[in-house]
Amino acid sequence: MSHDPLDELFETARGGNRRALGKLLTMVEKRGETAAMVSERAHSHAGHARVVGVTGAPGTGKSTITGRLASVSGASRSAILAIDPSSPLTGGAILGDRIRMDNHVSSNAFIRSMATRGHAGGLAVAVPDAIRVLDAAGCDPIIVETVGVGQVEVSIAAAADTTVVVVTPGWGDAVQANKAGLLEVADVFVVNKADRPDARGARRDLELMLDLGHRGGWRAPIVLTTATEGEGIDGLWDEIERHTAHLHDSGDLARRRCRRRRGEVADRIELSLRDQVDQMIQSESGEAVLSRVDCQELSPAAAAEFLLAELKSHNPLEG
Ligand SMILES: Nc1nc2c(ncn2[C@@H]2O[C@H](COP(=O)(O)OP(=O)(O)OP(=O)(O)O)[C@@H](O)[C@H]2O)c(=O)[nH]1
Ligand SMILES: [Mg+2]
Repeated sequence: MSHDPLDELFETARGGNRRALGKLLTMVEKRGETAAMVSERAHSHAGHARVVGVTGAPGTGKSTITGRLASVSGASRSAILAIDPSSPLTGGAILGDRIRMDNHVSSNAFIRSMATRGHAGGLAVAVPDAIRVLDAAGCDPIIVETVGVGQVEVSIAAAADTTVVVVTPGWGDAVQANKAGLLEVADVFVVNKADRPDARGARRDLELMLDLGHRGGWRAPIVLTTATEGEGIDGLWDEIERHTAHLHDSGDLARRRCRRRRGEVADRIELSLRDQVDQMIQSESGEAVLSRVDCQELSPAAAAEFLLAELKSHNPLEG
């Protein structure tokens, strides 16, 4: 038994202690040095869990599906990460989500909500960190629900091994999903609310769009579900498993995870630079330069160039 408090916290979390796991996730969410330490520690234990992303337009039934999936997967240690890119931490949407989810989730699933604090770029780093912590704690599968609206949200959703895109009957949804870039990231499609008219029509619309875009390789299957009744969820899980098998057999899993890790490195650098830029702009010397832009003594371009040179002189990178 180690005496490092962080190691002990991880061990307790791995033993199934939710409070310890919750603590680790809070630490990692706060960013800064502690977060980096937790992330580093998690890194050495992670890489085993299956990560399933569930995304789609607001209200399509993502939470209901996610909750059902967590219980149908048959896993004793499933985790749900609900990402809310739009609302602040105390937002009602999250609370509502949690309640709706609780209705369908097996008591075993660990549920955690995460919201954007500051700019959305923070999530690009916080989400992989949270997944890493859940993975290191032995959770599997990890299901990540994100509202797929903007590019950032879509990329978060795509940070999974298997991405499930949810639409509802009606042309609008499929077209919107296409516009939001969701068609490209989908490994499995769900037409939820199949109890409503024209679910089959929605499937046909999707098939047509897939025909146009298909370039060989895995073709995303389309599953009809009525999540509120639990109908079609078994079939959905089967397709997720089939995709997992495909990822293993084709070598795509390793490639995907590689791409993800590289992307995360870039995201981390970007976030850190963003912080530095904010700091510089708010500093005395930054303000001095900006006030010269205010009175049009300096052009924005010249000011940016000057401040960038300043930033670089503090962070010399050998070329
Ligand atoms: N008729 C019908 N309603 C459903 C079905 N699945 C979900 N709903 C309802 O649709 C509403 C939204 O469901 P959620 O699971 O919260 O949808 P969501 O996509 O997570 O919503 P956001 O997270 O707010 O974007 C709820 O009132 C659900 O009860 C379904 O299969 N049929
Ligand atoms: Mg939801």
